[in-house]
Parts: sequence; C-alpha cells; structure tokens
Amino acid sequence: MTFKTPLTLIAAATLLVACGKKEEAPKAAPAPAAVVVKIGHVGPISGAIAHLGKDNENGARLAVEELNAAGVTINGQKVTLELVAEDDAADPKQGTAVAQKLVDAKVAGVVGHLNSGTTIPASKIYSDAGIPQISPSATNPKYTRQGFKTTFRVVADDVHLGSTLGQYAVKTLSAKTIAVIDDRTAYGQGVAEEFTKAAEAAGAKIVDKQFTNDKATDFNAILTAIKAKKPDVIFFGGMDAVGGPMLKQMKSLGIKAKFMGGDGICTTDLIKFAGDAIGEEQVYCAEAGGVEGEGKAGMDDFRAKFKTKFNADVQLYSPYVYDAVKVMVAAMVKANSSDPAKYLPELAATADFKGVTGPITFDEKGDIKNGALTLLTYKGGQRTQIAVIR
Ligand code: ABU
Repeated sequence: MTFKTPLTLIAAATLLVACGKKEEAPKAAPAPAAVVVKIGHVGPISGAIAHLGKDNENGARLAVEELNAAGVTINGQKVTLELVAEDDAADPKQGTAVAQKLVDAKVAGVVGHLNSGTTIPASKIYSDAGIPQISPSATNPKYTRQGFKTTFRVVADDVHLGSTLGQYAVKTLSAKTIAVIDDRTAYGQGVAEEFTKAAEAAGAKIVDKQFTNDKATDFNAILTAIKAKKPDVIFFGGMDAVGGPMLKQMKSLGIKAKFMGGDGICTTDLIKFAGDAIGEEQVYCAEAGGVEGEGKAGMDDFRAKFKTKFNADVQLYSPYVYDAVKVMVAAMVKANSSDPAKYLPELAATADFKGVTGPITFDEKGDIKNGALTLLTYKGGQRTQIAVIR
C-alpha cells in the first residue's frame, strides 16, 4: 500500500492555500454535440445543363442554411442539417451510382434528382433503402406511378404540362400545323407525346416528327425537313441548352414558326443560349408550378435572397428545391424523428405546407395536389409570365 497520491494532493492543496489561490468551481459538463442529419441533393453539376443543376443545388443550400440558422429541434434534441450534394451529370448510370452513394452515406432523405431520366432509375434505389425522395423538377409521370411509398414531387407532371401547352398552341396561338421534335430522354419524349395528344385532340395536324439527343448541337437536317412542311408551331421536348442553339439555327434557316417547349426550355438562360434568335413573343413554354396573388410576395422575396446570396438569378426550379427541403425537415420535426421509416408517414401526410412555391399537399401517389403551371413567353429580352393555370 502506498500513501503517495493522497500525500501529494494534500501538499498541493496546502501550497495553493499558501499562495492565496482560490479553488476553481467544478466546470459544467460540456453540452452534448448536436446530432447531424444528412440530406442528399442530386442534380447535374457538370455537363450541358450544369447551370440548372447548380440552380437546384443552391436552392437546397439556402434552405439548409436558413434552417440551421433558425435552429432545428427533433424530439427535444438540437440537430444540425448537413447537405450532401452529388453530381449525376444528367446521366442515368451516374444517377444510380450517386443514389447508392447517398444510401451508403446514410442520408435521411434525398431532394432530387433534376432530370426524369435520372430520377426514375434512382428512385428504385431509394425505395429499396426506404429513403424518402422528393423531386423538385422531374416531370415524367412514371416517377410517382411505380408503386413506391418513398417518391414525392412538388411540381406538376408532363401530362399537365403537355396537355396545357397543346391546347394553348391550338386555341390561343391558332396553330393548325405543328412539327414536334424531342431529345429522346424520358422527359423530352414524354412531354412531346403529351403535347401531341392534346394538340391533335384540339384539332391541329402534326405535319412532322423529328428527334435529336440531349447533347446535339447541329439541327440543320431536321430543321430543313421541318421547314419544307411550313408548320405554324415547332414544339421541342428537351432542355434549354439544346433549345437555344436550335432557335439560332431556325433563324439562320429563315424559319419563322413559333417555338414551344415544356419546362426544360423555360429558363432564364434560354436567352443566353439563343442570343438574338429569340423573336418577340416567338417562344412559349411552361414552368410546372407557379404562384399568383398573395403568393407572389414570398416568391419575390426568395428570388431577391437567392440573388444576394449566389449572385445569380433563379433559373427555374431552385424555389421548388428550397420548399422540398423544408417540407422534408418539417415532417421530421412532426414525427420527432429523422429516421426515414418514422418520418415517411408524416411526409406523405403533408397538407397545406406554406411554401414559397405555394401550398404543398401530397396526393396518394406523392404528387402535388392541385399543382399549378405558369405559361411564359420571352419579350424585351425577359422571361415574361403570361398566366398561372390550375
Ligand atoms: N421537367 C424538365 C426537366 C427535368 C426532367 O423532367 O427531366
């Protein structure tokens, strides 16, 4: 037995008293570290539509930063949200690879992907892992029609987009003859088919059908074939990075037809891609959502915040990504859990969530109920709203 330690302590205490030093009060136990909840985001951050992927990712970033700044408490525990952002390059194979990466990283949920062609194959991976997924921009109806409980969408789908645009072409733009081009993607082909059905039902004749791909830059052959048919309207199912150069080549071939497309061309940067080839009110397109009346103030506020933070204008779907993140986190708070199995029922039960993109309620498939569309044209060098339609 040894008395070394107690004697040493007594000696040290005596020395402290002798030096006139006070004993320090016992320190409080350190606060427990905040729990981290990972939220995945996927979009094309490389490739032809990287500008749209970045727009979406910034919407997620803004939502996560705001939520963290305000403080998120789940089941009495303060949590820190962490955005895990991945690039799928709009490529279906890369889309499934990064989906698996997010599952392995144990994200609590995923907002994305941007494209239907990546969102649909990735949704099987998230569904198998039981991880909720909200797409803010993929509009192919198949996404929410696979029988998965984990798929949600905060925008309208291509049935709504294509049919509204088809009717608009015939009833408002008085198109009698229409040529249709698509980029052979899940989105482009799907929206072109829906548009064709509606335009034909409204009385127009489809005088030509052509296709390209989502990386093409030369459209001379297909546009020359279409020019010979003299259509009143050319509809393009595809994205702005292809639609812009197509407009340029239409101009150089002297084609004066109106140009229509779905949400994929309906971006701020279409003007950049088309240059001076966008004639006044020549292009018509639709965003798969929209706000009107009192809802406009929230959207204007979002656009201003976004511009200040990222020094960039909203392209298209960043407000929908922002809302999707907030809807997901609200479901976790309500469920008192970020465990996907526990908060999934709360997410599915989301009703009248007040987003900057309008009220969000999910139907039984996970689609937005009563989703809006915004019809737009381009005039005076500006993307210009015509009407919000429900
Ligand atoms: N909805 C247009 C762009 C995304 C997509 O559905 O592929």
